Amino acid sequence: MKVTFVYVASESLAIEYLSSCLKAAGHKTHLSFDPGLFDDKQYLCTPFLARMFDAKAKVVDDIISSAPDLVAFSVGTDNYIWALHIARAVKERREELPIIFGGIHATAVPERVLQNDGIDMVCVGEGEEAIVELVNSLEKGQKDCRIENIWFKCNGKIIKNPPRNLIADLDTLPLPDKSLFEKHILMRNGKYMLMTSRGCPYTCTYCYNDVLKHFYIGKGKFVRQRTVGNVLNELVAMKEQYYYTSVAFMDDLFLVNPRWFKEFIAEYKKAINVPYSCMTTTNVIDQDIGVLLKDSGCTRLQFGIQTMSIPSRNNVLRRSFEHSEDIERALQICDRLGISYSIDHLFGIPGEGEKDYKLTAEFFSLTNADRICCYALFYYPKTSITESAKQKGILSDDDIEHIENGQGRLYIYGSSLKGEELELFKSMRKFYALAPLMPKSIRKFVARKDLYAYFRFVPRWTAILSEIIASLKSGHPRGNDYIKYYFYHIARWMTGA
Ligand code: B12
Ligand code: SF4
Repeated sequence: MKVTFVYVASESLAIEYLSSCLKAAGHKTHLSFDPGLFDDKQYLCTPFLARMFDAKAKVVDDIISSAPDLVAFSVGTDNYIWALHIARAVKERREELPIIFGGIHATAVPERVLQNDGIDMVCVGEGEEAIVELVNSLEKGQKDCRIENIWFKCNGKIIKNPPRNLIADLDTLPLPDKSLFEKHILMRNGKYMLMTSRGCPYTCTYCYNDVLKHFYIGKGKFVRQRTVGNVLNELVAMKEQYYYTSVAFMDDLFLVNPRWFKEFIAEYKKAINVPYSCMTTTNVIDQDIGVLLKDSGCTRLQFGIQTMSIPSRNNVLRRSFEHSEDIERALQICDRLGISYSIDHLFGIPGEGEKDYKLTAEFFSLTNADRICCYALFYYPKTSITESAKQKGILSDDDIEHIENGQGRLYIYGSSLKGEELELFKSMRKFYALAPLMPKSIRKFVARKDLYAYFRFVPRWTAILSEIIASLKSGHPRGNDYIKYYFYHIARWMTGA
């Protein structure tokens, strides 16, 4: 059997794992990829350019010409509308072709996803075992509608199968099938992306882990870690194949288990020894860990600090595991040891006002972060923050409907912000984008004197350019990779490749 996966704008570890499991079971896979130029939900979102480079029709042609037995989409809330558009276009041409949606958005609102005409099945939760069982059953010519984790649409009714246990031993998974993305992502001599764990011990109210944890109650240990040997096998094998020059650990919390980290990093240094980046919280960073990070080649940490307001952090975001002292200590250690870091900042947290924005800006603008990513809080489906905003009347039923249908406003440009608050957000976002290139004294002056509003006169392109320059200046491969990706795909577009 042949499964065609469909994806947009970036590499997907989910698809890579599903593909390798299907191949191990004797099936074939293909990827129909949309570069998503200027609509990638990252820096360069520009509607008129996005229309010019729109590749959806080409993707539909590619899906059809790949002659699949099943078409499989991996959907988050941000690419859900795009996926629906393509799924419908495929159904118009090949009505009998089965279509399955899986991923974070499908897991959060499976019933709503299945209400769409073009979609036959939804995978709720982890997909490796479920998709193999499904394709095996399709091969036998008799769709088995009792597969755990999969919801089916059968004669107008929805069959909701229960969740299966979480994959307890991640080492049992085959290595991710990177070959699918090779010609789209430029992996050779570039960045290598992987995960060494699944899950996170915390339950921040805006995060998807909060949704997943409830879904998986009684279904096994939520935080799971691959063994050191298993991760190293992957890195060694893929180094021979891709000659990667940096590694990006995409774990929710790479330092979730300091003992594992210490053991791993000693081996990593011996066997791999290329610069790497990872995401973590500040509470786990002390001097010893800092030195280990530096010595083993960590060039960049990503901290999701979000706000410096203590009530927001503790009561609204449920991040009481991280204290202001942890944040200050971790950043000082990074500065002392010369490890670059970026900070994520959520703007528009319910209950916050100008006083909180100022408090956060004064702190963030005085750090040496190479990037301060200022996002408007986006209410993702079924997260605790969304549910409580609904109860408090911050979000109406219509808003919830929009969010669950993937029609909420983009996280960068607005989410639920309106009026003056939206204007302030846009100005502050520009300020944060320019901050890493401004002398500290000027940043401090702007933050202390509340001068952000003036940044509304800065053209948006200047801020985007500044983010890219800051990223290149910090030497972090992310900026380089991003620019290479655009040149490569624009060149392919121009030559019709
Ligand atoms: C790596 C990552 C990225 C990478 C790569 C994105 C990617 N597509 O993989 C980058 C840096 C590009 C990125 C960017 C963004 N990301 Co991101 N990212 C992640 C992260 C940390 C890991 C994703 C991952 O690889 N997981 C490992 C795989 C194996 O697990 P999985 O995706 O859950 O897939 C399993 C099942 O869901 C299922 N499944 C998935 N797809 C399918 C399909 C089928 C057919 C089937 C049967 C099953 C199935 O099977 C898989 C294997 O078990 C997640 C957090 C997380 N832990 O998931 C956030 C996460 C996905 N990101 C998120 C967000 C918001 C973003 C951004 C919008 C902004 C930001 N904060 O950076 C951007 C824009 C992305 C875009 N273009 O749309 C949110 C999405 C929330 C939502 N409801 O959609 C998440 C969940 C984090 C969070 N805050 O909660 N991200
Ligand atoms: S620490 Fe990060 S990954 Fe873990 S629940 Fe909070 S936001 Fe999500």
